[in-house]
Amino acid sequence: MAFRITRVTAFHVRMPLVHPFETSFGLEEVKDSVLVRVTADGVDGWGESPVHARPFYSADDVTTVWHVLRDHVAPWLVGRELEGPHGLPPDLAGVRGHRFARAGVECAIADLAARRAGVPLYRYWGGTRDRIPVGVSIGIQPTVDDLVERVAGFVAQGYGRVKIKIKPGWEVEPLEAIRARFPDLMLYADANAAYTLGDADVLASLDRFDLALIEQPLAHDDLVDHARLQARMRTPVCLDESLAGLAASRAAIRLGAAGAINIKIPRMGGPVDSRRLAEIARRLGIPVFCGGMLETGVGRAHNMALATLDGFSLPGDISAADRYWAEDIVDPAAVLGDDGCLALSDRPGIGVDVVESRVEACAVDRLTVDA
Ligand code: OSB
Ligand code: MG
Repeated sequence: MAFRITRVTAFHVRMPLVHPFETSFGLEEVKDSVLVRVTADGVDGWGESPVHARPFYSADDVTTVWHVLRDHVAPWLVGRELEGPHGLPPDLAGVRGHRFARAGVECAIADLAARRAGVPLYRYWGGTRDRIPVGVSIGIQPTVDDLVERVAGFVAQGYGRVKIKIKPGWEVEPLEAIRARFPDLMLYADANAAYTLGDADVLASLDRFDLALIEQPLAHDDLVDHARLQARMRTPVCLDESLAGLAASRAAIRLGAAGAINIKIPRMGGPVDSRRLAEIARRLGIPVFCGGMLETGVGRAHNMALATLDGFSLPGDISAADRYWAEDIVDPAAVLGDDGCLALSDRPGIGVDVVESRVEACAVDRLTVDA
């Protein structure tokens, strides 16, 4: 069932986080994001490019996403007949790189295709589970005591897996304190590229904390040194930033740089290549989890759908809405079940309603391109 896109709309939104989020690349108190809506025959599909305001996680930022959408992707898309996300050319609108922008559009097209087919998005992708185990990602805290209290709070809420952010000098003590109180908790540590191979001794010493993985310890674009580090430590070295698209991901796997994989839809350029990577990793027995970028309920629904696929063997960075927002922009907001899982909706598409009045309330810019 091909459909013709008649309108592309984007909203640059800015939402206050309920708790500031500090990583090795900076502190965030508000989150910017770009929501994308595609329309065909009166049916809408929603996607999200959960990009940051500044290019500190990757080269993408709100300005580059907006530019690529407005000047290239939206004009290319309107008036076009599509079968669905699989029918999109790999160089969408001829654009290279700019994966965050393309991912938001591909997500919106996938939601639209699933809605038109009358199936939940996770079924559209071939997902088999309707509940997914999830964890929480905790930023750097002012003190080790603050961190342990914060971990305790999330464990009490029912999260069965915690990821903490680390940076040089903020790793051994925090992990020691968490392990003293929670000897069996499933733990990840994420450095967001803050170390170099010269720190291999301290990184290898983290093996004693029985982490399920250590995420992106080295440079954002490195593969070779991660492979060297992996050869020196038992804990799986998980890549995030370095896996910018499918080609880089395949190279990382071939080099032995990916002991585990964080799959993020925006970093991969969309759900189609995210799904391909999950399948490659599944065949090779590489553990995978679905990462997050502090998404609104739109991006979260897409992450949840993807994480139902078989390749996703580890709990994702997909927390309940109240971990991020006082009020999410979708209904119903994601809530954590007693089993530490989020439940998928049986409704067609992403399974949540985007509340446009709330989108408008936090929109700082809008764009519409009509056929
Ligand atoms: O490195 O995984 C990361 C958030 C923003 C940018 C990068 C990262 C993160 C997270 C948060 O860890 C995951 C989430 O809860 O959305
Ligand atoms: Mg990360």
